[in-house]
Amino acid sequence: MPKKRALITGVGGQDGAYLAKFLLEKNYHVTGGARSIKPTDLWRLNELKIRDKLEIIKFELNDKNIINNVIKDGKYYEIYNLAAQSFVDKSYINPIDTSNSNAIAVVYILEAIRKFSKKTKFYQASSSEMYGNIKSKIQNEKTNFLPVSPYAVSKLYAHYMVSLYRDAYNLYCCSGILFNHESPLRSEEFVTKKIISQLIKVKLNLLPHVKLGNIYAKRDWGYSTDYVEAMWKMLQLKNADDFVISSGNTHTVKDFVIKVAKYLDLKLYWLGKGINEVAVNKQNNKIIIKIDKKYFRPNDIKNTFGNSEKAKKILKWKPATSFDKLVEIMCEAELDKYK
Ligand code: F7E
Repeated sequence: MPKKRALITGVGGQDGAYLAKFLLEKNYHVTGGARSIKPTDLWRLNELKIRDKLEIIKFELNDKNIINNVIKDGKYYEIYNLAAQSFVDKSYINPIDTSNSNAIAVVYILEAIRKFSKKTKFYQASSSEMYGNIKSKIQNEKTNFLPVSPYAVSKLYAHYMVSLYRDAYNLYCCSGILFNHESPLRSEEFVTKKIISQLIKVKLNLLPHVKLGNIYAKRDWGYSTDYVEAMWKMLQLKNADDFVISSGNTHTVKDFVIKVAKYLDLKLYWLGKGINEVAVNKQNNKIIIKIDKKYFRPNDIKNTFGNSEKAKKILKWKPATSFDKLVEIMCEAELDKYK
């Protein structure tokens, strides 16, 4: 039997790389779409030792012709759209690019599927950011959305379009509402990887301190490899549907700092409040965490906390990796770089 073909857009990113590995292990023929096909931009695929096992093609979200050309043969059994402008903070600086990449481009893909490849199953990476600062403490598929960033608005537009194409055009398309998910392949622009990488540098005397923004933001953090499995499971159902994928736990950024410091055997005490809050290293009384206004966002979500009961019931999916284990995996991987 010929191998099933899957296209992953954004294959150079954290989730793209893990999903590619997962699908290769399931014996798919995997095509990875990437904006830049330079080896340095595909370092995650090398890291996972799968670079040679994939077909890599140029994929540009803002180019309708490229999208049509890629999809027009109708050869993909599954398409996973993981390409995006995925930085919430950058979306305030560049709302137009964010909207083009995260909202309009998704309609280009959906249109190409509708015209040329009706049987393709489509997965869209939706985000917990879409809930914004909604009042309900735990968020599931029935919770209303109240986006507070250009990123979240753009993702919500795509989310609704996916649902519209499912209902109005009878296509198999679904969205995974994924809460924050991290891994050693995360880039340092995101807070988890930044804290780990920079606290290790502080411990090794390569950096005086770490500067952070809102350390009281709470996030529901899970492990990326668990979450890519859920993406695949969503496309194996008889009928397409949307699912929340989350760890079901929430922690502040400060909790994350404390966990990492403990793992690195850095003993901390905290002083001050607000912008003047600092963490001091008990061993030498040096300030190692500072707050810097630069890292605050015009709007920030106070708390994300997902309920993935529906995924548990229908997809038979649940997160396999605890918060403590996630911190351990990420710290170990970062420490390995210094061995
Ligand atoms: O911020 C706070 C920041 O940038 C987490 C993306 O994958 O998940 C991710 O979006 C929290 C925020 O991720 C710093 O204000 C404090 O409250 O790691 P982050 P994110 O914005 O939650 C969602 C689900 C996505 O869909 C996105 O694509 O941490 N924070 N101090 C900081 N954040 C950063 N980056 N840097 C700081 O220094």
